[in-house]
Amino acid sequence: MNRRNEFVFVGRSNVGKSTLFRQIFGVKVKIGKKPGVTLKPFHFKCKGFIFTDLPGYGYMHGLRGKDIRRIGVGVLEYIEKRSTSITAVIHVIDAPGFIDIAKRCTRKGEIPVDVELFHYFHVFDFPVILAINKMDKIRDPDQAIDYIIECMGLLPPWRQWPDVVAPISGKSGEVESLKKILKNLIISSRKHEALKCIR
Ligand SMILES: Nc1nc2c(ncn2[C@@H]2O[C@H](COP(=O)(O)OP(=O)(O)OP(=O)(O)O)[C@@H](O)[C@H]2O)c(=O)[nH]1
Ligand SMILES: [Mg+2]
Repeated sequence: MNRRNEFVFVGRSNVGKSTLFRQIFGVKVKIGKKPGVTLKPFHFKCKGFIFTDLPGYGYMHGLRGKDIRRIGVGVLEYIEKRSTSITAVIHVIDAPGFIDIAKRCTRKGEIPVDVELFHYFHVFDFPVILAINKMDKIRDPDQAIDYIIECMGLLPPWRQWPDVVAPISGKSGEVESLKKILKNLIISSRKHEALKCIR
């Protein structure tokens, strides 16, 4: 039996992690307009799996820099400590937000935090899913997704990464591509009962 039993949703504050949690699992987690709503890990335990909604990293409304850094470090420590029991990490990004940051970073010769983290998560032995959220705000989806995955170090076209790249819109409920990836991972773990955890 596969001992890995946790799916972890991780990403900057305000990218829509908790909204996705509601859409995918139907659990009533708190969501909000301002970054910094989820302040500690939330666990949804279901059919032998733990689905975890983590606090975000980056700017958080109303918190001091010191506290923001503490929470950011906590997110990384969480993943490091549990790396051998994690089934997959779902790295959620805000599509238009990511593109803005990536363009700004390119101009300054810097690397976006999300790009660094996406690479860092690959140090571990679990799959890393890139959930590209807020696609409802994007005008040319194919071009935008190809730009994003190339920044992350994946070769376009994005459709050749069906097990890794999931363009979605949590707010409008268009999350099928991510649900499909999660279901496939559950099936690979041979815990089919847990398919019922996904709405
Ligand atoms: N346009 C659009 N807005 C979204 C989408 N998903 C989430 N949002 C909005 O983004 C904001 C943040 O959503 P949350 O789900 O609280 O984000 P989070 O990543 O959990 O944020 P933290 O808990 O602060 O880390 C809310 O105003 C949501 O309505 C989406 O797919 N499209
Ligand atoms: Mg949240």
